Parts: sequence; C-alpha cells; structure tokens
Amino acid sequence: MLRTLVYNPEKSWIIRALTRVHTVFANAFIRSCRRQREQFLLELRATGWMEVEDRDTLYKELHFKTFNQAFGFMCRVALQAQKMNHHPEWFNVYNKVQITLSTHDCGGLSKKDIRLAKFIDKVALSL
Ligand code: H2B
Repeated sequence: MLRTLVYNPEKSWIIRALTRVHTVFANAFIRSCRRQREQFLLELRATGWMEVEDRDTLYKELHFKTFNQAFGFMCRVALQAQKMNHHPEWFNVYNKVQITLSTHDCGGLSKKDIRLAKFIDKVALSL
C-alpha cells in the first residue's frame, strides 16, 4: 500500500516518455545547429576565411594597396566591433591585415564571429 504512494520518477512512464521526447528534440536541435554552422563556414571559406588547427577560430589575411587603405579598413571594422562588443584579434604591417575571430566567452566560434566576418568581407569589397 505504502509503495503505491511513494512517487518514483524513474518508474513513471510519463517522465520516461517526456525524457525520450526531449532527447529526440535536443538531438535534432544540435544537428540543425551543426548544419547551420557548416553552411556558414562553407560560405566564409569561399571568401578566404580559414579554420585554424587546434583552435575553433576563423582566420583571414587581407592585402590592400596602401597603409592608408589598410588602416581605413581597420577603422571601419573597429567601429563595428565596438558597436557589437565583439573585437577581432588582428595584426597589421603596412598594407597587410591578419585577422583572427573567436569568442572568448565560449572559447570558440559563435554567431557574432560569423556576423563580424561577413561585415569584414563587405567592407573589404567596398574598398
Ligand atoms: N570580443 C571577442 N572576440 N570575444 C568576446 O568574447 C568578447 C569580445 N567579449 N569583446 C567581450 C568584449 C567581453 O570581454 C566583455 C567583458 O563583454
């Protein structure tokens, strides 16, 4: 008699059914995120972005005609980065700019990196 009154979530069919449904949806969600990520990376690879070995980051090297152009480009990206509160790791020598994008908060790539990479491509194309 007492046994029927004690609630045991492990034995409850509804809990087990809900757990199974949750697992199915969670796995589908993770698969869809991975597909989305691959799609974004495919597009960015086509414009010269590379994935860095052993680090979940995106890297691109840009060459401009002059230092002025390179620095003008950096100024525009810097203003956008500040607006997004998302900042690139970068290195500049004369007309060359090397950029690495990653999100420190998650220790890898996030949507913000994709957004900033696309913005960088747009600015570079407009120069
Ligand atoms: N830039 C980048 N690339 N990744 C971050 O996680 C990040 C950033 N976080 N800029 C911001 C600033 C963080 O350090 C502040 C404290 O919000």
